[in-house]
Amino acid sequence: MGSKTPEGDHEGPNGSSSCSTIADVNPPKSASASGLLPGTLDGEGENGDDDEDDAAAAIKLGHEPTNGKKKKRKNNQKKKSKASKAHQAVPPRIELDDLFQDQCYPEGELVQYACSNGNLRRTTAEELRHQAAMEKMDGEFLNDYRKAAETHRQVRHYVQTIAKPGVSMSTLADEIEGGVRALVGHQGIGTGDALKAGMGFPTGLALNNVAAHWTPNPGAKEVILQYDDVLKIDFGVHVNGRIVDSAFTVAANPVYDNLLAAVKAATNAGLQEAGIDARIDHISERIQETMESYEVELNGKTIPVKAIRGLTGHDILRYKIHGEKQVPFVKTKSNQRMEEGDVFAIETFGSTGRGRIRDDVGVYGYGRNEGMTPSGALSRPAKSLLKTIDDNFGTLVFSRRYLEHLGVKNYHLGMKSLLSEGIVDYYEPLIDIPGSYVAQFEHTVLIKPNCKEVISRGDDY
Ligand SMILES: [Co+2]
Repeated sequence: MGSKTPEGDHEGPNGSSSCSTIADVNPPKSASASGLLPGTLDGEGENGDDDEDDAAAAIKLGHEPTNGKKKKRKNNQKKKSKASKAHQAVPPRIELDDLFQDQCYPEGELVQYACSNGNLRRTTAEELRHQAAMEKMDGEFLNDYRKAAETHRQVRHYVQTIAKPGVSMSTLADEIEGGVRALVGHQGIGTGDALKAGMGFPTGLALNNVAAHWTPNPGAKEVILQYDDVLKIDFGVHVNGRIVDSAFTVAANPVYDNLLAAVKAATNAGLQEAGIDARIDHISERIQETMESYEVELNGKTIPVKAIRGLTGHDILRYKIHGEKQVPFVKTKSNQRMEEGDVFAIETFGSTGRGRIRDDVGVYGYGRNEGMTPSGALSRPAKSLLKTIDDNFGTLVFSRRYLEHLGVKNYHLGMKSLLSEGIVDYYEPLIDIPGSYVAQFEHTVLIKPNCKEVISRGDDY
């Protein structure tokens, strides 16, 4: 799920490009936000051997990082994910705890940092940060993240087989949400169950010039996927608040192949640059360079692929899809850096249009505005809706579909007053100009002390 830049960073009224600048310094980390958990240090399994045994990999301790060489894990991973999918049903509905009896879930793609000798020279502040990161990213944290990622892979694997011309958006959303809830073993119906594990944010199904933040709302007109459509499928899975945010694009017509290739390459360039102390402005520059080296031929016209401004990648906190850091897809002034212990959604959007977005009419989802407590003046329906939101979503962004899944009815009036009081925020669809096509790819990466783990990596993207 893309993070929208603050209003000031949007396109100016005269269409001029307001140079986007994000916060100059790294925001302070609160212990609660970073979800510090007590625990023992866990091996990262970073030495890249062909160990098929996840349980064994999970208990290795204290490896020295290998010297900056990228490992060939592709084959290894393929074998693993095939093995783990072997008993999954079609459509996927078998709980992962039943497929992985030891409850050790496959690791993502482990990538050594380009320069990994920083361990030798740490200042005291760095040392403290390092310790905090080691403790935060312990076994439970990693296993929750890996379970969420494996759920994402298995569900999208099936969804890719049905995301073909003729399918409806609500069928896709039903399959994604039904699959995720079954695999994590939480249907999200009993009070508070959706907070244990389930959907991380509203299922994004954005077509063509809709860049992001569109979901099929209950009661709205059905939308059917067409041969000439470009569809971004962006969904999140959380386990104990550890959110995996990952997205891909499907297009039946091969004329869009280069657009998809541009965006996939741009996202991979961003992932490649990610690391401890990586400067975010450098990452943005690399993403833009990669993206804009591609062109697409549509109706006999050659169109350069533009990196979209106004949307960004972002860090992810526990139960909070958008943290305080943003990773733009265009060169942007910023002194922000990635830090060990961070979790980032690296996503990019490329467009055949203007590469700028504006809000469209409609609602994608809602999210609790943490800072706002209700005044006494709330109506009874608003109060009861707020309790439902706090009990079942907390700070997770949710859709009307998720409210109705809980059995909540007639929430429109209550929602209206929560919105006007600023207690709940809403998200609108974000669009480029009509007739343009936007693609997206996104992965979640853990900036671990000894290596980065592209947790959502699969053999598809
Ligand atoms: Co995202």
